[in-house]
Amino acid sequence: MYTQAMDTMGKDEGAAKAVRSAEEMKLQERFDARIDNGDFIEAKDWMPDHYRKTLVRQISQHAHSEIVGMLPEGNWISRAPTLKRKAILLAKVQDEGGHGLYLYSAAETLGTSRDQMIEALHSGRAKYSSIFNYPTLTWADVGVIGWLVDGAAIMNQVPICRCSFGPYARAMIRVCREESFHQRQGYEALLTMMEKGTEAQRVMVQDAVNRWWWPSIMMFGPPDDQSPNSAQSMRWGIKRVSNDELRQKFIDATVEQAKLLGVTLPDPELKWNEERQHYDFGKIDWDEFFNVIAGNGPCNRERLAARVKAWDEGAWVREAAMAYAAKQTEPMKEAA
Ligand code: BYC
Repeated sequence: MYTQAMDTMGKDEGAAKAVRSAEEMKLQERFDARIDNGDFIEAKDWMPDHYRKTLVRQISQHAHSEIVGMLPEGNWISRAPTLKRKAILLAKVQDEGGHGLYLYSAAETLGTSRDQMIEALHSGRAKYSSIFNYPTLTWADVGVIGWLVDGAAIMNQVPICRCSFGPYARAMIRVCREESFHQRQGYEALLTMMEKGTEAQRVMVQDAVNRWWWPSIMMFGPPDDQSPNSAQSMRWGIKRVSNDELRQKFIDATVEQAKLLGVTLPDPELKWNEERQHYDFGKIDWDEFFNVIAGNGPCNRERLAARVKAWDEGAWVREAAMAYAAKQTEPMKEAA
């Protein structure tokens, strides 16, 4: 039944909405101006919902990639050829665990809990980098991951140090410094095998390069004209350089490094283009990429199962840490 009171309530609500949307428009204008000005947006600042969601998606996927990325290399810690190589690999894998933690913390500042992010990974709703769904078959794969995978990661991540969201940008500065060490150790391990190794070791390096080249250049994501998130993320300064531009920069730098190393990149169409001042390259198999990110790569199931197992088996550690933290804060509560 319609009443006059309802009419008044409707009017009040309408007025409140109008005030709210005028307020929101002002906030939106201020946010846009800060983005245009190149200012950092901080966690407590007003931001559009879509900006927040995009950041949580990208930062949490980045964190998941670091944590899942520990698995293919961790597989070789117990089989590293020397004590020195083992110590280097241990440090690298631990760094990646650390990167995951900074990134989860940066994403948490946006109001999503770590448990929610982990649940999204374990249920298959959140993605992690396609590259970690390929197997590490030989010791040379560890070197090639350092050279190509960490090399691609640096190319992608250096521009993120200038990302518009402050906590993500700041986390990336340290991540990039550590990634540089990761790239160098991989290249140096390969150089040692190529220059001082046996013929069998050189064959092993070439085989690893052949298997990792195409997945590495897919890491930058789909071509710009098939990348649904790019245009908006570029406008917001979350992404500073497009997927295709980063891929091209990576290829241009890597071809020269491959020459020094003495390996061949498995693309007969790789050729310097004088006019473009870039290397041309062959057709990327995007069906393979989309198949891998849909969960059907060679190791997707194995990787997720390993993460879920580690999470379940670590439950007692989390419980003990929480109980300890609660005990530490008890005297503070009593004093208050
Ligand atoms: N793998 O619109 P697009 C590392 C998804 S870890 C899987 O271009 P966006 C390292 C994309 O998420 C390297 N999925 O997306 C660690 C989107 O799907 P949703 C990780 C991918 O976000 C240990 C859809 O495809 N680095 O370096 O604008 C050891 C459409 O794509 C991939 C980062 O995470 C992929 N490769 O751009 C060693 C860096 N590419 O989410 C090394 C931060 C695309 O809509 N992330 N997709 O369902 C980024 O810069 C961007 O998120 C991307 C993708 C360039 C990856």
